[in-house]
This record gives sequence, C-alpha cells and structure tokens, in this order.
Amino acid sequence: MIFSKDFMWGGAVAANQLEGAWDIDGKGASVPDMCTNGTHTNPKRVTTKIEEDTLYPSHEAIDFYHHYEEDIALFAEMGFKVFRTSINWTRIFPTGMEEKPNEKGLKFYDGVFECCKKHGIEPLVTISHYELPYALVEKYNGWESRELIDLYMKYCKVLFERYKDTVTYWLTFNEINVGQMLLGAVMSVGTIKDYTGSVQTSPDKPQERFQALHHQLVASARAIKYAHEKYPNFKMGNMICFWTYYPYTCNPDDMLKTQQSMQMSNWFCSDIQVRGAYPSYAERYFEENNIQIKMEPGDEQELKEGIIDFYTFSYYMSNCVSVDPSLENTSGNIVGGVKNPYLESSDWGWQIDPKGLRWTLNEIYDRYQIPLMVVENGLGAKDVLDEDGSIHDSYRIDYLRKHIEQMAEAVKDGVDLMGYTPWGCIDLVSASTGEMAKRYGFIYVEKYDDGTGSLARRKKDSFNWYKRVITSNGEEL
Ligand code: BGP
Repeated sequence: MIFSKDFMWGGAVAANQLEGAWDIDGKGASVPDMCTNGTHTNPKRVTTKIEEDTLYPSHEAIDFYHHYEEDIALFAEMGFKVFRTSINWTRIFPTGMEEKPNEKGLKFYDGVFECCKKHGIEPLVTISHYELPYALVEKYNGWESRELIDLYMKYCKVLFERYKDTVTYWLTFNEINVGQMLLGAVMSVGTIKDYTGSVQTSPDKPQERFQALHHQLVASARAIKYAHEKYPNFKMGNMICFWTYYPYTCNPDDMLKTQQSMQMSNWFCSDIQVRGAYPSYAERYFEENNIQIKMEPGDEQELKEGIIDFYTFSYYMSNCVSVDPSLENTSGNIVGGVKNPYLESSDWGWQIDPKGLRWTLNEIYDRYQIPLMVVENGLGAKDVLDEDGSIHDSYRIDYLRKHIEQMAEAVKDGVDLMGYTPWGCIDLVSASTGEMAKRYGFIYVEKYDDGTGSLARRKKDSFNWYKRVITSNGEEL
C-alpha cells in the first residue's frame, strides 16, 4: 500500500458556492451574494445593491441547504472519509457585528456535521472561504480594518464551542495568499467599499491588500493559539492557493524571477503560518513596492505562537515565468502566467500538469516537514448530460487519475501526505466566473447558467471510478 491505511479520501466544497438559501433563516449577505454571474470572457461583477433582473448565482446555487442529507449520502456511497466544507459566516453572524449568534444558522451546521458523522465522514471545516459579511465591507472596507480580527475571533469562538464534538480539523482561511492579488480584493480581503464593477478590475491598491492580509494572518494565528489552548484535540491547518511556477528558460533572469514569484506568491503566507514570522525576503519586496505594514505591539508574538499543525493547499495547474514580455500568456486559478509548450490546457486555459503536483508536494515538504493535504484539485469542464441521464466524463477521470498517480510518487519520495479532497465533488458555482457550466463534480446537478434547472442529482462516470479508488486505497486507478 502506498497511501497510509487512514489516508483521508474525500471531496471539497465551499458554503457560498453550493448552499444557496442566501437570505433564509436569518442569514445576511456575504460578498459572493453581491456577485453576479459571468463567464471566462465576460467577468462577473460585484454590486453594492442587489440589482433587479440580475442573476446572483450564490442565491440558489445548488441548494445544498435543502439537499445536504441526500448529497452527503452520495458522498458516503463513494466512501468518503472526509468532507471539506466551509461555514457561511453570515449564517452565524448576519452582519458579522451582532453580539449573539444566529441559532438557526448554527442548527443548520449541526445538521450537516451530524449527518457526516452518521456516515462515518470526518468534517474538515474552512472557517472563512471567500464569505466575508458584506456589511463589513460597507462599514470597514473589509480586512483593511483591524476591527475584523476581533469579529473573526468572536465567530471562531462560537464555532469551536458549538462544534467541538463533531469537528476536529479546521482551516482558518481559504487560500489566504490570494488576499495579496488583485482578484483577492473582492474574493478574500473585501477591500472594495463602494466599488461596483468587474471583479477583475477593482482599483489596484497593494498597500491596502497587504495590510488586510496582515490582519488575516494575525487573526489566523490568534484563532490557532486559542484553539490549541482550549481544545487540545483540534488540528489546525492553513490553506494556500499554490501557483506552481517553472522558469520558462534557464536564463538566470528567468530563474531569479521565478524564485521571487515563488517567494512572494507561494511561500510568504505559509512561512509566517509555519515558522511564525515574516520572512526576510519580504522586507525588500515591501520596500521596492512602497508597502508599509502597520503592526501593533504583540503582533509578532502572536504570529509566533499561532503556528499550524498541518499544511493544506489547492493545486490545479502550473505556469511559467519569464522576463520576456513577448511570450504568450495563459490563465490559471486566480492568476495566470506564461504558457508552457509541454502542457495542454483545460477549456478555461488552466494548464494540466500532474507531475507539477509531485514537484510541489516535494517542495513544500522539504521546506516545512509537517503533514500535508491536497484540499483542492480537479478539472473544471463542460459536461454533457445524455438523454439516458448518463454523463461520460472520461476527461475528468483521466485528470484525477494522473494527479493521484503523482501523489503516490510523492509519497514514495517521502512526503507525509494526510489526504486528498478534490474540488467541487458535487457540481457547484465557479468561484472565479460565477458559472455553473464549469463543472468539477462526481455528481452532476441539473442547474444551468440562466438560473434554471430541476436541481436533480446524477452520478457521472467518475462517481463509480472514484468509489473504486477509495475502496482500493488508491491502488485501482
Ligand atoms: C479555488 C477556490 C475555490 C474554487 C476553485 C476552483 O481558488 O478555493 O473556491 O472554486 O478555486 O476555481 P473556479 O471555481 O474558479 O473554477
């Protein structure tokens, strides 16, 4: 056996992308609830008010809110050991600022986690997955304000106490390093007060984003320290959007540029979350980019004390880096890069690179030597529903098979890999484009980009394939 006998096979989703029920049972609006649908070429928009006659895909999504028992039963049928989901902050605190949590929201997650447990599935909970209460954008310009650290802590304390008997594994922030990217202003740190328009072209204010990111890093550390002291059985993890970068050529300038991209895009946040301090290379970057992080006395100490137990990340594709501006670019998750002539791409231009996953796992493990988990990976593709109700997604099986093969290689290389939760185990709304057409699931959901669809669930070919993978603990691919 290559994978350990308690290897955590499962799947991953995020509340805002599948729950729907956006204003039911006391829930408030979060940033994604203010985002319209879009496509790869026509970006989704964020609005300051809900516009009439406009489709907001998170409002119904796939209505997991009312289908979760059926959906979790299907995950159990595939043999899931773990289910990664997030908690919609605005179900618990509708504006983020209430004194008391919303009992109906808490009850909903009681139901979800108990249902997981009934099926022998371990929940892996992301506390904040691109689901900032919109009221905090309006009042504070999101995470730019330090106030959010306390509001986040209040939210964490409620979750930890309420779910301490059902949830052991927690991730403090989804893809925390996205906060420093332009798209992260909308998706992650919410520094978009009064902004209406394309999610890709909000005003570019790196100073604001890095300050906001600092607040998230302190909040993450504080929550981890608190959890470690009060709930010693909890396992606290981070979550990084990993952009695997290759130098386009062996030109030393390409090498250096790649190293710098790796440092600031990939390692910056996790160096803080694993080693407990800002890395030395950041100083020069901040100086050259005119960024000044305001720290309060005690921040450095908190970062030191709130370090993670395990490292998790998303991996979808790789890109190249070059100093030559004439080279062709391609897109990727959140950010793109230079096209690699050796790789093929998905319909959305993300370059498919299974061996990049082995390389990445080795790089991360060499650096930190703590347990790792791949908590997102997968192929967003257009699926065809045949007349007889079947969906033949051999392309998805092929993608996942090759990535699992490379995870096995990494384990043989000595990497301590805890588990694998491919993204969007059931079809859901795309985070970057707001589409339903970009599907990742083993389970097809009859829901379409014009907002129509019966919401019926159907097993794709990949459903039975993944079930076999889990039953054989990754031996039968
Ligand atoms: C990650 C996010 C997810 C997600 C996934 C796929 O960045 O954590 O929320 O959706 O990417 O991206 P997309 O939905 O844009 O295809």
